[in-house]
Amino acid sequence: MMNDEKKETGKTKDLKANTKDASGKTMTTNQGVKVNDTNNSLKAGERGSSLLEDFILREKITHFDHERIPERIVHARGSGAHGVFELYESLEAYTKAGIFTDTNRKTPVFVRFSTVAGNKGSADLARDVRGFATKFYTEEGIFDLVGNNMPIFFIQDAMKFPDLIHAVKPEPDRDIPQAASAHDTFYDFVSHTTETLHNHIWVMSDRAIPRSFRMMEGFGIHTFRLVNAEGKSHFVKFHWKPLLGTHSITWDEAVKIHGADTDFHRRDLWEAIDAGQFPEWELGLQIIPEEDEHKFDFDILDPTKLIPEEMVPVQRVGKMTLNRNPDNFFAETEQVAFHPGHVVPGIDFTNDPLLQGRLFSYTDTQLSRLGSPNFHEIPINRPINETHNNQRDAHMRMTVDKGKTAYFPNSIGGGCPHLAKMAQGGFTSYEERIDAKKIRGRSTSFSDHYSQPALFYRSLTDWEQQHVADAYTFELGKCSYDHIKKRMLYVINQIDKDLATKVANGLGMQVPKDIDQPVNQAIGADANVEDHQPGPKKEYLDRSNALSLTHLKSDSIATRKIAFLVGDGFDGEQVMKMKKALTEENAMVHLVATHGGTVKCDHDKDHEVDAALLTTESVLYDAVYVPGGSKSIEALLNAPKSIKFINETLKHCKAVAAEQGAADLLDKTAISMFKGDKAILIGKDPDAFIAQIAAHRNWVRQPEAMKIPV
Ligand code: HDE
Repeated sequence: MMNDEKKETGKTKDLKANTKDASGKTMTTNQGVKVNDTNNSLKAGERGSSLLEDFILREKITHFDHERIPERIVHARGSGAHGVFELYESLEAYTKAGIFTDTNRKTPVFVRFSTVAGNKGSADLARDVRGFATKFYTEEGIFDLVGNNMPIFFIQDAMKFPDLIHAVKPEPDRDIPQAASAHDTFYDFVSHTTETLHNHIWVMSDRAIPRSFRMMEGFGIHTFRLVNAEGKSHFVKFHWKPLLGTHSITWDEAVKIHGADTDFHRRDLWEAIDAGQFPEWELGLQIIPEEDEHKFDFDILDPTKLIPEEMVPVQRVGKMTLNRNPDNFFAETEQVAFHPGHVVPGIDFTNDPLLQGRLFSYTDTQLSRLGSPNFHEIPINRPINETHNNQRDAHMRMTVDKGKTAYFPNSIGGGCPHLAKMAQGGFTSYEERIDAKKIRGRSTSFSDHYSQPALFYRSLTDWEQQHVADAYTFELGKCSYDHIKKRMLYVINQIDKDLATKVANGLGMQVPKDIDQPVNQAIGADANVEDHQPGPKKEYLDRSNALSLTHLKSDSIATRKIAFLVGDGFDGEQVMKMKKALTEENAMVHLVATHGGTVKCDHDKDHEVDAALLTTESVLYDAVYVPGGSKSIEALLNAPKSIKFINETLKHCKAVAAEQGAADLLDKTAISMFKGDKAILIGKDPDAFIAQIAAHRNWVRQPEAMKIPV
C-alpha cells in the first residue's frame, strides 16, 4: 500500500526543528554567556575554597539537581519510537476521522512500549503486561490509542485501579519484590477479586514474556465508538497485528536474561530500527453495529471480556511502520504524555466504567509528572495542526500569546478564536440516549468471571498450557500464606480442573474439594472477607485459535540473532556460506568466539569477533550454528561455556545447526537426547536452518529438554 504521492504531515520536521545539535558550536551558559572552563570551579586561590559568586558552577549543578522528574506511577519503564501510519481503504461508512478516511495521508506516530509494575530502572523481561501506546499526530488533532499487549484488563471499574496497583507493586514495608507479581499482596487481591482472573491467566501465559516488542499484538481493550458523517455510531475494538508474528520466550530464559541484559527489549527495538529493519503492525478493527450491542453472551462494555475473532472478525485497515529512533530518550520517550481521552471527531467513547475513569486520570497524572498544564507544549506532545484558545499562563508557558483578549465571546479580538461549526470539523459528542437512576453499583451482565479465562486456556496448544501451569506454580510458590494459595487453587479449579491439579501438585497441596460451595466454606477460611461469587461459567465457544501465540505466523527470520560458535581455525568457507544465506534473509549473525578481538579462520584470515563467550549468553540469541575446523572445535572444547551455550539452546527448544566436523564438540552436549528432532540440523543445507529459525521454537522437544541440567 506504499504510495510515494502521499502527503508528509510535518511532525518529523516539527520535532527536528526543536532538536539542538551542538556540533561545531561554542559552549555557553543557559543565559548565552560563552564558557571557557567547565572542569574547574571558581576558587579563592589554587587550594582555596569555592566562591558563591561562581554562577557557571551554580547553574550547572542546579540544573543537574533537578534532572529527574517523577517516574510514571505505572508503566514507568518504557521504550519509544517514531513512525508512520497509512490507511489501506477509506472507512467513511463508519467514521469521519480523517486518519481513517484519507488513504493519501501518512500520519506521523510515536509509540511507547512499557512494562507496568516495575520502576523505571527495572528489567525488561519481568512477567508483566506490556503497554502499547500510540500517539497519532493527525491533521485534526491528537488521537492516542493507549493500549496493552493483552486484549482485556484486570478490573471492571476505575474505582479499583489503585487497589490493583498497590497490590502488585513492591510490598510497602520492605519495598520488595521489584517488577514482580509473585508475592503475597498481589495474590491476596487476585484471589479475592475474581474479575481479575481473565487478565491474570494471560499474564501467566507466554504473552507476558515476549521475545520482542516487535513481535507482540496490541489492543485498545475498551470498546470505543466510530461515528460517521451522518452521526451514525458503530462499536469498535482496536487491534495491532505484528507482521513478524507473535513470539515469546520461556521463563527460564527470562530469568537468565534478567542477568545477561536487563535492557533486552529496549536494545532489540533500537537495534532493529537502527539497522533499517522497521517493525510493522497492521491495524485491525472489530466493528459491531449498534443494534448488536446485546447479542453477545457477555457485555461488550466489560473490559475484562474480549470479543473472540471467530465471532467478529478483525478487518485489517492500515499499517504502522516504526522507522526512527528518538533523538533523546528524556525529551521524547519520558516526556510523551498519552491520554485515552485524546480523540478526534469520528472517534468517541462508550460507557465502559474503566474507560470512563481513565478519561479523568491521565491529564491528572501529567500535572504531577510533567509539572504544568502546559505539557502539551513539549515538542513530543504538540499536535501538528495549530492550536488556539483562551487558556493562558501557568508554569513553563512557551507560547507568547498576543493581543488583549483571552475570553469568549469578545468583540475586541474580532471574536477570535471563533468556534468551529460542525461542518468545519468541530468535535461533537455522540448523542447517546441516557435514561437511568444514579447508582453506585455494577451491572449483573459483568458478573461472569470464569468463562473467558477457561476459553483462553482451552485455546492454547499443549506447550502453552504447560507454561501457564508452570507460571501459576512459580508465582504461588512465592506466596507465604496457605489460605491465599488455597483460594487461588479454588478459583483456578473453576477455570480448569486439569490446570488446578497440575498447579496443586507443583505446590504439594490439594485442590479444594467442594468447589460448588462458596469459596470461604470450601477452603475453610475465616469469613471476615466478603465471599463474592461470580456468575455461572458459560461455554459459548469451544476454542478461539486467535488466542494462541501460534495463530500469527511469519516465515521471516529478519532481525533474528544467530550465534556462530567459533575458535581460531574455524572453517571459513562454511561460515561464509551460512552467513550469506542468513544475512540475505536479514537475520543478524554474531561471531561468538572463545576470545575477544579477532578470530582466525582456517585460511589464516582475521575476522572481527562480535562477542567473546565470556561476555555473552545463549539466551540472547535465537539459534546457534557451529561450523567445522578441527582447531576451532578443540578451542571450543577447552572453553566449557560453549557446551553450556549449546545445551541451553537445546533446552529452550531453539534451532541448532552444526557441520559434521563439529561432532567432537556435539558429543559433549545433550544433543544425543533428541534423535530425529527437526530443529537439530547436522551437515544440512542453510535453507533447512532458515525454516527452523522462522518456526521460532521446536516446542515438541520441550518435555525432554526440561531435563537438561543447565
Ligand atoms: Fe493506564 N495509566 N490506567 N491503563 N496506562 C497510565 O498515565 C490508569 C489502563 C496504559 O507509555 C498513567 O501517563 C487508570 C488500561 C498505558 O506513557 C496513569 C486506569 C490500559 C500506559 C494511568 C488505567 C492502560 C498507562 C501513568 C484504570 C490498557 C503508559 C502515567 C481506570 C487499555 C502510557 C501516565 C505511556 C499509563 C491510569 C487502566 C494502559 C496513572 C486510572 C485498561 C499503555 O494515568
